[in-house]
Amino acid sequence: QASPPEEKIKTLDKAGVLHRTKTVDKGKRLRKKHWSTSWTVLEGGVLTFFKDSKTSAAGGLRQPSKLSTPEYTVELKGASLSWAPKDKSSKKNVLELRSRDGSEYLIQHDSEAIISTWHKAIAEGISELSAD
Ligand code: I3S
Repeated sequence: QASPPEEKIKTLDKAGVLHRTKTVDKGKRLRKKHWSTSWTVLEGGVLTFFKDSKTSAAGGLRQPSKLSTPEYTVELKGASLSWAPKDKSSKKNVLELRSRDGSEYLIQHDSEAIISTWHKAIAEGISELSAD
């Protein structure tokens, strides 16, 4: 018996602190990279980067909008994810996320184990949403 899409997406929820920067805004390459440490939530097919990294894990996962201001929200539907090529950053463990509206983000964590769980969760989110 197939479960409704909402249930499939809910099982993918994930939250944590990541380093991220936006490199392209709707097709326009930004002149400078500004890396920030950001509380990040994957919920309901949307990846949200918050302005600060201090929001508590439990609260942030439940009701992120009430606790701090989202800086960027990325709809995973139609997005693509890959490991960033070396020329995009000198940092290790960098993911590149391209949204359907032509924006690009780099996502990084020094821990390979942690970035790998994000890679998996975001990739699964993208493929779940594209399957419908
Ligand atoms: O693509 P870039 O210019 O090498 O990116 C670096 C800059 O954003 C740099 O800022 P300043 O130009 O203010 O120093 C950052 O500190 C670096 O982290 C950026 O390079 P990496 O390779 O870390 O993404």
